Parts: sequence; C-alpha cells; structure tokens
Amino acid sequence: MTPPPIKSGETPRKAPKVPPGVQLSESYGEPQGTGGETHQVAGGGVATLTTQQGIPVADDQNSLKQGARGPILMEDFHYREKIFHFDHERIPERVVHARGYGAHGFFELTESLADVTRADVFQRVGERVPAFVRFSTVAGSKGSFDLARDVRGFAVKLYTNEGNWDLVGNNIPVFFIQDPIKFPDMVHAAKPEPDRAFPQAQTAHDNFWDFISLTPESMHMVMWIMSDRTIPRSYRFMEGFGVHTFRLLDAEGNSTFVKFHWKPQLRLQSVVWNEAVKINGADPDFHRRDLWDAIEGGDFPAWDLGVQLFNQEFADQFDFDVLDPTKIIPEEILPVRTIGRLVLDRVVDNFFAETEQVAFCTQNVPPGIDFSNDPLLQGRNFSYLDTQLKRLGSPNFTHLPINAPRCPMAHFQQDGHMAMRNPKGRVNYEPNSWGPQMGGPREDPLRGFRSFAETNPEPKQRLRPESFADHYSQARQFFISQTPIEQKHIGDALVFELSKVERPDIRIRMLSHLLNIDADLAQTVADGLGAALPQPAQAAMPTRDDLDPSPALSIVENGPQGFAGRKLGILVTDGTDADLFDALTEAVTAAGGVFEVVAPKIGGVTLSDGAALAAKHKIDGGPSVLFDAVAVIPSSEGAQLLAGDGPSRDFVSDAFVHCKFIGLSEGGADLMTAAGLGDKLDEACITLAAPGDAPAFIAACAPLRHWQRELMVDLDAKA
Ligand code: HDD
Repeated sequence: MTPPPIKSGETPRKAPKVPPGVQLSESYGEPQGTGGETHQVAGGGVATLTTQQGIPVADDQNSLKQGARGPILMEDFHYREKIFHFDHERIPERVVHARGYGAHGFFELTESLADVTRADVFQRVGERVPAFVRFSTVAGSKGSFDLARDVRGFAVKLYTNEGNWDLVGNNIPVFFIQDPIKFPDMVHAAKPEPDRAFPQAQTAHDNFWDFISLTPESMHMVMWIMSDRTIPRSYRFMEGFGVHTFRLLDAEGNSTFVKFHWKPQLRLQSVVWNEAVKINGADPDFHRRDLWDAIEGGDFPAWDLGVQLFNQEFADQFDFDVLDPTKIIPEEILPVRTIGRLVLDRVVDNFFAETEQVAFCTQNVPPGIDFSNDPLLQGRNFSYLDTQLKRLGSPNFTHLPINAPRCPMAHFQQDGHMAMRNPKGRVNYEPNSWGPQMGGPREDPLRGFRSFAETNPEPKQRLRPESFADHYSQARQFFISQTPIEQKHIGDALVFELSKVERPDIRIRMLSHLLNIDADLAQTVADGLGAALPQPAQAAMPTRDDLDPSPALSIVENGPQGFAGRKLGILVTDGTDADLFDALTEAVTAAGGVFEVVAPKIGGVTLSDGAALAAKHKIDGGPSVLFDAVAVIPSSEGAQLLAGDGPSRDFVSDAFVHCKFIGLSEGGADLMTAAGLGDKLDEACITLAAPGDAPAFIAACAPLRHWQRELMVDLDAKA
C-alpha cells in the first residue's frame, strides 16, 4: 500500500510571479552571473575532475608519496596546485560593511525626469536597466550576525546604457560626520577596541560613545541609530537613502539638486531589541536567509525610487546647509516624488563571485547626474576606488562580470594584474592619426560626461562652515516625530548601550548632549543609568524647538498594512486539528504571507485526520522570534507535553513579550497558562476554536504588533 502523502511544513515554493510577457532580470544585457563554469557536460554525463590547467585527475584522495609510508613528493603538481589555491582563497574583507548580501534585479522608470536631466536612465518611462543591490551591516566582520544594532548599507548598482551608476546609500538618510577626514576615527571608534578585539559588531562600548560624545555633529545620526531603524525585520522592509544632495544636469548644464529615496513597497518593519538578541542566536543569517527565501519563493522585493528635487533658492530658505550630510529635508516640506521601481528577482549564482567581488564606487555616475560640494561625498569619491584596489588586487576589477558595464566600452587603459580585456590593434593612445577604422575611440563633447560649471571665488582653507553648526535641532525633530513606543525604544537603546560603557564621564557627557535634544529623553536615560543630570553641553547653536514633527520618520506610522511578505509560525503536535491547520495555511497564503511548521520533532507530526505533516523546525531551533506572528495549535494532549518543555514555554512567552499576534487553539491557551500568561491574554491573543476563525486571525495580524502590551510586561517601564 502506498503511504499517504506528507503535507509540507512550509509554504511550498511558487513559480516566480512573472506577469505574461515580462522577462526576469537575467535577460537584461550581458555579462551576467559569475562568469564561472557550471561543471555540467553536454548530454548529462559527469565531468572529469581536472587541475586548473585542464589536466585530468586520476586520484584526488591521496597525495603522491615515495612508498606507502614515505614523504610527499615535490613532483605532486596536483597536490601543490590545490593547496596553493586554497591558501589564497581569501581576499581582504571590506574595511566597513564587511558583512553583506546581494541580489540581482532591475530598475524601471515610471515617471520621466527628462525635463531636468539628460541621464539616459531617467528618460523613457517603462524602460528597464539591470541592477545589483548589496545590503550590509557596517561595523561587524564578514562572519558576524545579521541583527547587530547597526546602520544597514543599501548599495545599488544600475547598469545603465551610459555606464554604471552606483548609488551607495544607507537605510538612514544622515551620517555621523560632516567631513571625511574624520571617517577613519569614527570607524576605529565603532569597531572592536584594538587591544582586546571586542566587542564584535556592537557600538555598546567605551570607544564608540567616547568619540560620539566628543562629536556633537553626530547627534542627529545617534537618534536614528538608537531607534528601531537599526534592527530591521528584513532588508525587504527598510528604506534606502542616497544621503547626500546630488545634482541632476540637463543638456544645457542647468542644475537641479536631488536627494534619492528607496521606499519598500511592503512598508517599514523592525524587530524589538530583545528579539534581535535572540534572533542572532537562533539564526545569525536571518536577513540573508529572508532575502534568499523571498526571491526563491517568487515573492520579489520591490522599492519605489523617490526624488526630492529643489533649486538653490529653495535651499537658501533653510538655516541648515543642504550640503551638510547630517541634515534631511523633511518630506512634509518637500514631498518625495516616485519616479521608478527597483525589483530584486534573482539570487546570485555564486556568493563570492558576485556579492563579495561587487565593487561600488560613489564616483560612478553617468552623464546627467553630478556631485554636489557635500564634503563627505567628495571624500567618498576617493575612498571607494582606492579600497577596491586593496580588496580586489588589481585596477582591472572592472573586468569582473559583476562590475563590468553592460553598455559598450572603449578606452586605452591596458595591462595590469589579471587583464582580461586588452583592446586589439596597434593603437593605444590618443590623439592619433590612424583614422577612424584603426585609431580607436574619440571623446564626444556632446554625449560625454560634463561636470556642473560651478564658480567658487573663496580661498583655500580648513574650516567648518557656520551653516553646518546646528547639531541638535534635527535630532530633536527626529525624536518628536516618533510615536510614544518608538520614543521609549530610543530611551531603552541609549540606556542599554551606555550601560555597557565603563567610564562614567563618557555616560555623563552623552547625557549633556541629550539635554540639548529633549529634556524628557535625557531624564529617562539618566534614570535608566542611575545617574544625575549634568549641565547641557555647550552648543554651537541653540536647538530650535519650533520644527514640526515629520510623521514620515516613524516606522510605526509607515508600518505594514497586511500580512503580505510576512511569516507565520505554526506550533503543532500530534493530534493537531487538521482542518484548523489547513484553514490557517490557506488564509496566510491568500494574504500573500508564508508559514513554517514548528513541531516537537523534525520528523513532523500526525494530524487529527491521520495525515502526516512535515516540520520545518524542531521547537528548540524554531523559536517564535523567527516569525511575524504565531499560531499555537497543539492538541490538548500535545499541550500537556509541551507544558513541561522550556523552549515550548519560551515560544509563547517570547511571542507575548514581543507584542506579537498569537492565535490559540484550546491546547494553545493551555500552553499560555503553563507559561504563566493565562490571566494576561489580551485582544491580540486570538482564539482559534474552529477553522472558520483562521481568516479573521490572519486579517487581525496586519499591524503585526500589539504595542500596548509592551508597557504591561516591561519591568523597566513599570519601575
Ligand atoms: Fe562608505 C563601503 C555607505 C561614508 C568609505 N559605504 C560602503 C558601503 C556602503 C557605504 C553601503 C558598502 C558597499 C558594498 O556593499 O560593497 N558610506 C556609506 C554612506 C556614507 C558613507 C551612506 C555616508 C553618507 N564611506 C563613507 C566615507 C568614507 C567611506 C565618508 C571614506 C572617506 N565605504 C567606504 C569604503 C568602503 C565603504 C572604505 C568599504 C568597502 C568599500 O568601500 O567598497 O571605501
């Protein structure tokens, strides 16, 4: 007798969601992928193992020895080549943003900017160009964990028809420093302390807060990094920003200032700190796995590209300088105009060849886009090109398929390590008199890149302009733009981080800055640290308290509107109601979400109707922190077993403490009681008495968090 089919323990992979007639990014130009071999041979046979020189290998298990027990012979070229190559496999990790994850996709223009720029990528609505995006954390090493409290890099390479455009941004629209000469100090202070080499991927230590508290210009950024922006739920749910003011230039060279914004179509979502700490243990690859699974499951993440366009006259109305990278222009004052979308629809073939070797350079801008005089941007333009030589070892890093433009290229640059594309022919210089056939490329004053013709009569000097002197007003504006729960999280984060700082004077110095931002915040943090408030820090300019809150800066105000793209964890045991399980998975799938089954054993369970259900996680390896909402539907007997199990009780109590929506069968409610929560159930703990309750539960999950619960369960807040 054939055994009954086993139900899947996770949302079955869909065929990619591709509308008829639409091509995936693979088809947008060449070259693509790794440029490597696939090891497949025509006709489906098995490839013969060879050396790098193509010599077929007979024995890859034993080195060549003189006699059975004799020494290895120098003559063994296969052994020597294999070990030699292995010894050189690693390249230097990025000095910052070492840990990252990338994917391919495309950018499509939805509104033309032809009236303000000649950039080819912004001309024709509906036209697509290939894209590669790498997300990253900043401070941690390549092998660190994904949910460090850290800024996320959001680096986009668009392979336009007129050359590569790299918009190397972050998920935060401002930066710590105004002048790039401070970048090495800032990074040194944030990274592990040099004598002890810890803490890894943390800013919660003396050196970081020492530097920050001596650098008032960082205070706006400090508000952002202490907010939940630095613990995003996934790359798919975070914004990206070009940060600097750039210029767009039309054919006549007229300039329009521009700030670039990426807005996730699934809207904003973060985790809470206690959850982040636990996710790092349960799944250090949480963010990269999320991106991989979403794309492989056909749920392609997408962002709208928005622009804020303005001219000099508009810029002049502000007290702050639009060239200062510690400032934003609030969206409520200058709305963000959506002009295109970025879709990631293809994972890499090989992590090293693509994600590790991709080389972003802020200086890569096509004709029609130009730099402003933001000093940080000017400084970055040197650093990125320079660092690629160190990292990739050759000025020919542009020959790597992931870095090569997809448009025609013609130049006289040649030779160097690993040159793969030296031009043919006799001529390698210009001007030359070899004529159009043999003489090679010529510059084109009309088509070519032209810089904005700026005049600047000022003398050379090393100073910070007065227009960069307001360090606190926008920090305050960010803070007052947050909802109360988000303000509480900022206070909690500051208390957590500063409690790891050993020197009291550094903690006190930070409090003196917070007093210039918001007195209540300063008091909350002082209380949390058990410290008395000092005098406010000496400010170069007084804080403006008349700036209006900007709701666009709040994650909660811009949070999810449904369960699409989110994940439900379903805790089951033997005897779980089969109809309820089916109704839940149907409802979550219909809402555009996915599910994963958590069970006492990885071998799965037998449902009430006798059907076998596979598990995705054993309970110890599938804690509720991995999910956006949970359904706890053990049978009553199953619940009794789970009640005696620590990880099972943690599953429900963590979901509760993290303010998640929880669906409960009768057995689920028993488990809540066993976890000591029986009398605390609230309206976000939803009864799943019958299969018919499932759709309403999934619909109720839309906000994803029941924030009112946090104040009830948070001891710090009660004290
Ligand atoms: Fe940077 C990498 C973003 C300031 C120097 N940076 C790097 C990456 C991102 C950013 C996303 C990773 C790119 C990738 O995935 O490969 N950096 C920023 C933003 C900044 C910023 C948004 C401020 C607005 N950076 C900045 C300054 C300097 C650098 C002021 C130096 C003067 N950044 C680098 C670098 C890195 C880098 C050392 C390391 C690896 C790389 O460039 O390719 O050159």
